Amino acid sequence: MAKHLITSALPYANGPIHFGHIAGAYLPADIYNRFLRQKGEEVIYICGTDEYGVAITINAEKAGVPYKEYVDKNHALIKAFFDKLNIRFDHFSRTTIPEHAALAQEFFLALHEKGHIKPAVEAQFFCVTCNRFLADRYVSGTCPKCGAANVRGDECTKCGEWLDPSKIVNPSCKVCGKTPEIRQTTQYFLDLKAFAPRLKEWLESKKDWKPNVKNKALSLIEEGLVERAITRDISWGVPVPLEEAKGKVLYVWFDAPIGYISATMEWAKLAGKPEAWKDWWLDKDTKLVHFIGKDNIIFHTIVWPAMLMGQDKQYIIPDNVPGNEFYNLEGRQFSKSDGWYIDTEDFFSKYGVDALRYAIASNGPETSDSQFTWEDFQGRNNELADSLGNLVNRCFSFMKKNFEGKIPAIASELTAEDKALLDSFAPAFDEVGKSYSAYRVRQAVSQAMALGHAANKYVNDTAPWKLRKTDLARCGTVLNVASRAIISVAILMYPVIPDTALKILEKAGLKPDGKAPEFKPFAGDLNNMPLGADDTLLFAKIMDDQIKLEVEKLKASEKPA
Ligand code: B3M
Ligand code: ZN
Repeated sequence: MAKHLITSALPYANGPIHFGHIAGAYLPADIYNRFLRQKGEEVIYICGTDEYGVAITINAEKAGVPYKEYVDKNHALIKAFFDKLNIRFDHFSRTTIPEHAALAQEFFLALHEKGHIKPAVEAQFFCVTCNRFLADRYVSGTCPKCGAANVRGDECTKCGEWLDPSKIVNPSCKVCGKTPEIRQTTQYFLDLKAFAPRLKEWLESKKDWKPNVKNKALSLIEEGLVERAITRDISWGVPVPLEEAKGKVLYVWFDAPIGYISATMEWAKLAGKPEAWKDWWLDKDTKLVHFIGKDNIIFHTIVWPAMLMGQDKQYIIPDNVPGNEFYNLEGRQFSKSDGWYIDTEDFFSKYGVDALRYAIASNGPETSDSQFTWEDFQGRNNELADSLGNLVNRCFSFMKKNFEGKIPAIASELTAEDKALLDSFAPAFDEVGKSYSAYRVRQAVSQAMALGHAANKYVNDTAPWKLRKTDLARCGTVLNVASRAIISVAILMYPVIPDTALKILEKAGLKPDGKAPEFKPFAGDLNNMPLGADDTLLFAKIMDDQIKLEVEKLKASEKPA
């Protein structure tokens, strides 16, 4: 049986992350991880903060805070945010741990020794006012590929292109705003071309990848891979391990993916089995799956696999890279600096974590961009309140009142209607399981909720509140069958709304004890099982006025362009 090593893109320790990140790389991975655990698979889920590079230095400088202090603070903030959202990593590390620098240097040296990394003199922007080379985001301008304005020097946020630092059009220094000049400096280049045939063969063998990811990767190879500078003239990063390269550091996109391994090493060490990381990274039975947003495709499907292929150790290469598209906020990208954002603290004080997880999961950017709108959130929250919360509440409180707080036994012969519902569980598990396995969360959610709708219809049609007076045995049978359906829906939806699912199981009296319920139709005995004590409602409906206020608040915080 395969083992699964799941990762999510390492977020920059660069301020709070937003729902857009969650939708792209974290929630889908968390859902996949939880589903695999329900199936009893062996799996670890690894992540951490990406703490080097210009993404960090430029903002730390703006804030007037030393780099280390800046990343410490943001690492803690981000970690707390993931905890809040119930994103359950096995380990959440950082790229500033000593193991990481050592491993990144090992990677560099192995590639250097084989001739895959070579020095060359390169033209780079230099700001005379600031007296420094403008690495990466220190320069901004127009993307030479797609023409988008105001993109940063290393990556186009619009088209995802990995930009050559000196190729940006209409450059300006991010710090002082002046136009930089071109100067020569020596950098080290990774020869990606040498890996093209192997990369191509590997990518073509991937039959079940998302077409957007696979096509993007193959077209990059088709366009021709070029040598890329993987060192920088800045002070914050992993030192280049060569005497003649003193003062230079590794480009953050070279060291960052190595963080997946160094984080696993740290995880193993903390577990008291320092060699255990090898059981994952050096074992060909491990299925390595990287969850990312589409702007990270080139790094995870070309650069990183090439870096792995060029090592002496027999590292595994990714089994799949489920890349997601972008998730926006009411028609624009989330951006705190543009005032276009949601205050997450305020959000969670008013609305539930699971309502958000559900809203994102059922409308995730799996094959095309999607967005959070307040109206959509209201609709999805209320759908949960109606189809799930209300179903649970009306059945369970009815049994509390009329059946001494127990789930009545099946005390009458099953009708066709009962059997139809009971017989629909197994195919539902089959379908939903296939969807989760294929990273199709939207589909999984709608299939799981279809069972919820069928259960609602069943309860409406059989009307146990009427049967209570006319046929108590039949009434009990109906409630027993309905309870089984409710429990099945909870198990199916556990990856998406884990807290709610566990609460439902507790309400039913099953005592899940915080553990992931096995992914199969519930087959236990419910007859006369006492229901749990908790009577609280699972979801509160959100009213129109409330949503109107939220939209007004968002518009008011938007800064003029
Ligand atoms: N920190 C970019 C990002 O946050 C980068 C991902 C690294 S994954 C190894 O989108
Ligand atoms: Zn400047």
